[in-house]
Amino acid sequence: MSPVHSAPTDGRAGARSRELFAAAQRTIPGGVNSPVRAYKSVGGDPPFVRRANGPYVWTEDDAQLIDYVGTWGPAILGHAHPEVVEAVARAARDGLSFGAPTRGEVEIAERICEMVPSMRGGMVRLCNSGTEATMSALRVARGFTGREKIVKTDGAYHGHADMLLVAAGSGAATLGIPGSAGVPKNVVVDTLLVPWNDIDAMAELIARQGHEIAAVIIEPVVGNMGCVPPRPGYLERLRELTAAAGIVLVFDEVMTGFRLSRGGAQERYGVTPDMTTLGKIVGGGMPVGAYGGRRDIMQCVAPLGPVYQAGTLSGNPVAVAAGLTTLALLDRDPPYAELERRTAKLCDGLGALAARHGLPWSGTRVGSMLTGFFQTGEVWNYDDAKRSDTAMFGAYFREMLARGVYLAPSQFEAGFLSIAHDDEVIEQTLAAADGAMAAVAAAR
Ligand code: KE4
Repeated sequence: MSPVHSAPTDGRAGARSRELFAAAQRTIPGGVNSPVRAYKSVGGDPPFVRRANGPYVWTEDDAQLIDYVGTWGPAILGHAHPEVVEAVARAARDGLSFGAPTRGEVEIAERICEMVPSMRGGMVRLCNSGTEATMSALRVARGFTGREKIVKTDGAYHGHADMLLVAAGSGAATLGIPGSAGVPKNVVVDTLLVPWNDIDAMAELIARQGHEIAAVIIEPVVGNMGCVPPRPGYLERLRELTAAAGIVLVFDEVMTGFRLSRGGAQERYGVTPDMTTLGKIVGGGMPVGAYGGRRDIMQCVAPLGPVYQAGTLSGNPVAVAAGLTTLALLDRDPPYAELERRTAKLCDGLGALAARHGLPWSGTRVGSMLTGFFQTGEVWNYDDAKRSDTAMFGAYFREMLARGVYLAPSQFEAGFLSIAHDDEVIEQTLAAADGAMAAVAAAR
């Protein structure tokens, strides 16, 4: 249910946001609790958000913005959906966390295992974030196979666990090098990199080292270099290669899960991995992560098996209430066809405007995830994505914010629609983009 529409207003950080940002920087590194929120790559100070509802956020300076960050994916139903908020309030009134098994955990586990193809007949474990989910899934894959190497693709982001913070490499598989200070070399020595969408490089690596590889983890549709879909046939071939080599195939669907279809990317593309990691939508905006898959693999997880993984707040009743209600609403009234239509309308409209204003723009879209790369080429991997004009993106970002549209503050992030982004909101967005692109073109 969207709030009553009103015209979006100038989202540039006003006095209150600037004051809060100055204060925040005194006690929080960079003034934020997650780096991308600091606007380093787009310039300016971040507006501080006071509340959100439907497709909108309101800032501390009373600006109303059309939100395409969607708290980085969870808000597929729009912000503050009344049934989700009520479920959270009801659960909270009975206590916030018990550290004991609860009915809700059984219900959400059964629903997840029914919705996610790789978990049907299998098992799932809840945790508190996507990072925990991927870190744990890879530990389980290593415990299950007895092998130590893992493979990720460059430009993919799977959270900030040491072994996955590997600089985006390029070319054929290379030994990972720490992508962050503080990550010891011996932690990433077993993390191998291949370019996204290069199935020959993957096949060559598996032919050479497959017997040492515990798992291949991918974002089946990459969101973390901007939205970059798999090439036709890539997922199917990867499934064949990993199965033949006894490698655990992990789809990191933290972003795509329950977004690209009821069963995520794996259902949309018809390719079933051995394990899946989840986050974002599975918690409906509250801290929930999950990993699961084949029963024989998940039987390695303590207390059933020897692979240890734990969490004080894992499966807590308040977060589970948000996630369970969100999944139930997605099941009750599947929004996917309508999300597809609306996102296509937005993406096509943006492309037409970029052409009209003579701007280099290459749009990618899968379901309700989209990115406009400021370049003319097709984007199929991280090297392609990095060819984008990030300064032009920054200018466009600031012009859109000034016109009341709140985009992800990086060229290398995906935008998200919610079912609350109706046609009127999309028309408002396109009107803002017309002005923003005109301003960017005039400044060239
Ligand atoms: P969290 O630990 O942030 O819940 O999830 C990590 C993660 C894992 N896998 C995928 C595919 C992800 O996209 C993420 C987190 N996504 C980023 C946005 N690109 C979170 C935003 C942020 O870091 O502030």
